[in-house]
Amino acid sequence: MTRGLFITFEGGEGAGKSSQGEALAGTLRAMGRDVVVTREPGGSPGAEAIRNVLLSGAAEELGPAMEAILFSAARSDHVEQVIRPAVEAGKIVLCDRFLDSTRVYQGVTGELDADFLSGLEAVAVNGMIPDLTLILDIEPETGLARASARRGDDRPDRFEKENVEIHRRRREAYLDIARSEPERCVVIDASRDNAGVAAAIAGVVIPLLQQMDDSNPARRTAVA
Ligand code: T5A
Repeated sequence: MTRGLFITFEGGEGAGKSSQGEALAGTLRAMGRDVVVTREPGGSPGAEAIRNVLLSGAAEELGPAMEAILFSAARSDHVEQVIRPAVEAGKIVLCDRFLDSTRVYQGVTGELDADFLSGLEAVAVNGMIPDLTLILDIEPETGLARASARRGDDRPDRFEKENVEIHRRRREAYLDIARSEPERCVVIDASRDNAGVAAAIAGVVIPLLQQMDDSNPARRTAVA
């Protein structure tokens, strides 16, 4: 069985990660690809239970280190139950947030020790590094306004409620990751309308798929 592809969407609140994941899934399915759309925290039954604890704010008083442990426990379950089996079965996995969210939210703005975090990351990810990470870049004010309009109420979750300066630091942290791992990360200007962002993403992903097909005759036949 030819290995599939693991693509993650990253960026601040309301950047459009879930919308663009669904849009890309539609495009790829129309091309005959087998696609799995998933998200973090969550994506497997065990990880979804941990998501509820984290996003309700119930773990906030335990501090960023304990939150990082919970995000990582959820990630480990998600990787082993959903992501790895799908990629090994030749599917394209599109995941809304993954390891960079922990690096940015718990690492940079949670100010956690880098060795502690990289140890946790190694256990949680267990070698399942994304083939491609799309970093949806947007002004935090715009993203937060989108997230709040979608929610339709004044009850931001555990992370949305933090002040805009923290969200600005997260934006910079994502851009730093993109600069330090250019072979994995592509920054997408997410301030455009949905169609513009989707076209930019397709412009990155479709050539990558073609490249993979061209280098693997078995895959070319399977998709054709
Ligand atoms: N977290 C997560 C950590 O701290 N550490 C971790 O390790 C992980 C994995 C997750 C929270 O957990 C934190 C980060 C987060 O704070 P969540 O509810 O899953 O919480 O939050 P997000 O992942 O940020 O999801 P959002 O739904 O807020 O943002 P998206 O997915 O980026 O945005 P989306 O697509 O839902 O769009 C939001 C709204 O904007 C509109 C959409 O229609 C929607 O209404 N929209 C646009 N409007 C105009 N133009 C566009 N181009 C638009 N794109 C989308």
